[in-house]
Amino acid sequence: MVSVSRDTAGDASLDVVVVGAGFAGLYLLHRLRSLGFSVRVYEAASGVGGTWYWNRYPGARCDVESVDYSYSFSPELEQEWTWTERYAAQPEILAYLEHVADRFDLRRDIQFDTRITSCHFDETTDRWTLLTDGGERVVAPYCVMATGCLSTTKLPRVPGVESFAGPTFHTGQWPHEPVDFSGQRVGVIGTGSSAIQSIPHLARQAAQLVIFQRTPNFSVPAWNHPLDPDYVAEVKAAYPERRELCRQSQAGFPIEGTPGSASTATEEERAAQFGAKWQEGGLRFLGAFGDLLIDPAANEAASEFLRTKIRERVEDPAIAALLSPTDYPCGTKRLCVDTGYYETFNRDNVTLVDLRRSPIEAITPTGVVTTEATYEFDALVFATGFDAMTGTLANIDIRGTDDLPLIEKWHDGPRSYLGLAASGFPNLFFITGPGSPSVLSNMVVSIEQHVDWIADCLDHLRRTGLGRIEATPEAEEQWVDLVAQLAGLSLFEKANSWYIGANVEGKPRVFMPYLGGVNTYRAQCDEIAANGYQGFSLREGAHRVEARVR
Ligand code: NA7
Repeated sequence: MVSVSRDTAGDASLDVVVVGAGFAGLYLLHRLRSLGFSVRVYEAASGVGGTWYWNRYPGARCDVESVDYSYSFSPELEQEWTWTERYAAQPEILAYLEHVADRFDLRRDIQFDTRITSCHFDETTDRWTLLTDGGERVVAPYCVMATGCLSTTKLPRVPGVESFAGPTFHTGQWPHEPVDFSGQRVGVIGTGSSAIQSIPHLARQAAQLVIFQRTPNFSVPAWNHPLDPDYVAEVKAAYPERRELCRQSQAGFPIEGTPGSASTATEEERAAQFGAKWQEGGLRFLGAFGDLLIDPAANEAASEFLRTKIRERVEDPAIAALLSPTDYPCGTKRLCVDTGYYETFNRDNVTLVDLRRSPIEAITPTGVVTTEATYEFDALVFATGFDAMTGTLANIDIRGTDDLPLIEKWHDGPRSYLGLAASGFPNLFFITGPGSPSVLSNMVVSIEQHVDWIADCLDHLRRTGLGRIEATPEAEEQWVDLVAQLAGLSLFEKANSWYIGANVEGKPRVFMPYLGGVNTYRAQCDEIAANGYQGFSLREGAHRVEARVR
């Protein structure tokens, strides 16, 4: 166990403090510990898992296939763990992460039930001082935010939102014990990914389910199924090649070759390709052609194909029309992956309320009032999403050199170099931060890449006797420009998505993920490191991190 002295500035026992024990924090702890750094992870939850600790709503699943939504760093782990479904459900993913924590003996360096409230850089010592909600003070030269991209939940901003007298649930903070909605009148606000996964389950239980939709989403069937043992054996036998394909792909999936262009394909070719990708299911649909997220006409063809499928799945044409997005290109809000979502609207106990026609006026102790009607409920489910990518960082009082708050630096949108670091914030790293491929990629692939890059960087600093690394303002500026240029070349700015901060009132409208692809991005990060950390200024720190044998 790393000893962390309380209220002792300059405690030299800790090299790196990590915030968060999800996929990112767990691997980072393992990697840094193997390199002989002393590391301590602080985690607000009572257990490991991050996203998969909190999002326990019925139907919660990954939307990247399980065999690829898993760590690649340990061949032994890859071989011993067997996924049971194409898209694992939340309990299985959480069990996997708990297994990882036990297998690599990680828990002894994780402090649970502890939220970091502030994180200040001291220029005289080149160290970060973090405060916990329990009043503990932690000091370390390096700090890594492994805080996740979707971890700060959001409630709708409507009058009386806290006033409902019955039980309320947010999908991102679901209770640990099963919730029984049998015989109840249940309202669901929101129709994003979490709603689309949970609604079919809720509809099977509740007496009545009323769904309040502001914006319809595009969704593709998961065609989820138990995994055939022969398939799993095949994947396991070829894991090294499969992982490499993921690393060298655009979005972190094991896809070979480059997709063609929808704009040069004939109508028949397009229909055949969309049909084939639909049959494959899930996010693969967006890989049907390489220009779907760039060319408006290509995208419209895909969007119309998806709308046709909605019309086929929903019996009432008026409800099908309400469920069909028409005012943004498919894929520019997260494409959802469902099991029986649209068919749920064919049930007698399910009602869809169009909030564009009749917005919510208030939530009252008994239900929801729109401009047209009053709905009474026994329970309310908020599937209203997250303050994505920056919300959790904004909730920590992070201050860099000259006492500059990160929230102030990012007032007009997040500014980072590579999504990994920010100028004015030496020795601070973000995992899958804004400005990196992050949420537009297989998160586990991107997390591993960032963890490895940061670990190698800290090792380099230690070996070369350096103790301070900071992104230069010039490199940051260029990177921010590049991220914006790539976004401008795409269709993403046409949607009011959480990628662009549109779901949070007052948040600057800036597209946050890097769109150049995980392959290109990895090559850039590697080249920057190989060239002596180009775009960073490195120098001796006022502290020294020694190699330790652990
Ligand atoms: P999302 O995708 O942000 O969805 C939130 C939903 O809640 C979305 O339909 C919103 O409509 C709706 N919402 C939010 N605020 C309101 C108000 N005030 N009134 C009515 N409706 C509202 O979050 P999820 O949890 O579903 O998914 C997050 C990610 O997790 C997902 O993309 C996957 O990557 C996994 P809007 O579209 O803003 O009009």
